[in-house]
Amino acid sequence: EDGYDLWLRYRPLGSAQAETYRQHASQLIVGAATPTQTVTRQELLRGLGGLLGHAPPLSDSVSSDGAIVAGTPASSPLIAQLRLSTKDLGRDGYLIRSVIVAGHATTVIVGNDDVGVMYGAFHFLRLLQTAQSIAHLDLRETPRIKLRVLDHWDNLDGHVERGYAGNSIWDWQKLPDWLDPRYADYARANASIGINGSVLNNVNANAQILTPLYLEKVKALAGVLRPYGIRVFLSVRFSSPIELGGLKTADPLDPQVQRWWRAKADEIYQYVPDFGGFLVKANSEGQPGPQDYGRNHADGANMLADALAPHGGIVIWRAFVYSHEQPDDRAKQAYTEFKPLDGRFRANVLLQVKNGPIDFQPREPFSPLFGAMPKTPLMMEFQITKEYLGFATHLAYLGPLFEETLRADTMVQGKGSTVARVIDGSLHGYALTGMAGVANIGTDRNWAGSDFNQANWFAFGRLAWNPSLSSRAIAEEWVRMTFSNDEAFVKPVVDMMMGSREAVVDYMTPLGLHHLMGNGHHYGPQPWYDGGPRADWTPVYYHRADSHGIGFDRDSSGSNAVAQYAAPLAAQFNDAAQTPEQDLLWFHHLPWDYRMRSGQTLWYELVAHYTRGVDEVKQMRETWRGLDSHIDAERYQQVAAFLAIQEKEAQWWRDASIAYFQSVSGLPLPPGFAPPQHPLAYYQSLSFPYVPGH
Ligand code: BDP
Repeated sequence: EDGYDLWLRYRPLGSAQAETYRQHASQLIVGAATPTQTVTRQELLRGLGGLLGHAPPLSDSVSSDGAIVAGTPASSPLIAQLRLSTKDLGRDGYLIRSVIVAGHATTVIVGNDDVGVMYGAFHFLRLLQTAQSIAHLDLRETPRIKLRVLDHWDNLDGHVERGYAGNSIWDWQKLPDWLDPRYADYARANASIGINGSVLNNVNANAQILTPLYLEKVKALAGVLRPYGIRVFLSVRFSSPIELGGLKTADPLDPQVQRWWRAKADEIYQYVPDFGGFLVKANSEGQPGPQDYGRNHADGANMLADALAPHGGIVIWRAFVYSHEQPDDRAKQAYTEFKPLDGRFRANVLLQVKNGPIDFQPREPFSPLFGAMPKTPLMMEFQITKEYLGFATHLAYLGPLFEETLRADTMVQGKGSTVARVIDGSLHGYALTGMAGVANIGTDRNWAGSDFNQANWFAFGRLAWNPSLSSRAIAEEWVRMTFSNDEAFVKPVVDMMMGSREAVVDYMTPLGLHHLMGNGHHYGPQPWYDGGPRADWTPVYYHRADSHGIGFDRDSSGSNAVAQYAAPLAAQFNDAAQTPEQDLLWFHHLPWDYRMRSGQTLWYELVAHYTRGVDEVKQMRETWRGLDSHIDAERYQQVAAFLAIQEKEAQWWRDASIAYFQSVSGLPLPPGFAPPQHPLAYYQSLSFPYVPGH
């Protein structure tokens, strides 16, 4: 049990359970005329074979109760005869129904397209994996979001930026000749949760990816992913016409540049006819972009969009930008740059916005761009890899973080204008919709750096399919599929997962603090750091602690970032007394003796939260300690060891942070709290030259 099988383990069910299911799995009727049908058939055989001890026999017709028929009306006469209404299912939707065929109780899995049937097959298997009844099924599913993609921050040299699970799974050197079986397993895992796009390379892109040498490799990967309904996208470097084409400029309004991109797009589609499109990071953190030529983001995105449009490709343009020119508050910059461009993008452009205004922190309020661009489809960007939440070892289930953002109410069209409704297009009528997750996948046997990190990949996919799902329900599915259906295991583990992200917030960045991590590599606490080239890369810029108080003043007396939100929210966030305490120091600079809702001072609550964070991790360890008899020793022990690392690092975070903030506030530790284990100078002396993923 090395975690390689993810949530698709298909280990034998208990005999009573298997016996019940076998009555509904007596024979399997599923075509193999197309690659997608073939992988669907293989998955059903593999899944049912594993779960039930042996796979039902394949058949061409229904001849016994308990048949399973999977297909489309076009591919299966049996299904066509049923005349089920599949009209509204689109390409990806499906029905799973218990019906009578030829006088026999039959389960049908039906889609308009092979891909929908495949998704339905995975759903059907999930019912068995999570111990649900399959006797009377009447399920209908369609994804709420069209584009559900993983963004790989993988470099061509095999290094993964902010990756904590080994190297890149793409073995560029051996492609296209050697197709690692892992590629198909990657595709299966994604297909099982509805992910249908994969951006293969880092947003800090290397122009080389567009050379014939690499396009040949991209084509090979696209060939493996295609049967699973996954389209390939590439991150492109805006200055590629200079680097690859020998042009003097990459100005998007220059006809030569436009020609170069059109020709490049034509070339790409020769290799990959269903190529998805480009992901672009431009004029951000030193990347080239249209502003280098006095043009704006819409000019840049539209030029690429025009090149891809004849082939049906799209441009995913990132809104993660910040420049030296606006040093007053980095949190405001994406909105300031993009809001004026609303309505100026081509129809095949999606704007990809990070969930919060800064950068994937343990907690941020939602980005004010959500709701602010009714004429431009906005796509969500979450980070699945835990750059700011303890890397691979800390157990932090991100479902609640994703859910918190998706359920946040932008109020732009009154109550109920949630971020989820912006993203799924229902609020503003977007034709294109999308959600991206920065992948946490690497060459580690367990793919994601730890068993529990797999849950974050899973949760991302499930929420991209349906952003209204509850993160608790998703955690429960995942635990059942990955570990055990044993109730005595499921309940405590789901509870532990549900509290785990808040524990990280507590021991790293409570009460709205943010970006206090080690400089550059983001490992461990460094709230004292104030060097380097940019103020907004330093923790002191964000916490602004001094002898009087702490917090970033973003209200109307400060940077006025609150004004970027819809009026009712702006008014709420502008008033410290009405601001949710979890975001308090995000929006306000407050005196150390500010009275919190508990009646205690801000200083007291800060110390209390840091302390609680460590206690929560101790509790997680305690929970896990009692569960060893429920699962295999291999995974049990690694989780236990990682929790021990997490406790040590949580303590480090708490102690270093309290020691530092105390040195600034000059206040005594509130009574009842243990002093930091070491003096501040000790924490400041630690250095980590070889942090992974940097
Ligand atoms: C930051 C990462 C950096 C990425 C950047 C981005 O630290 O490595 O390149 O985001 O999203 O979180 O472009």
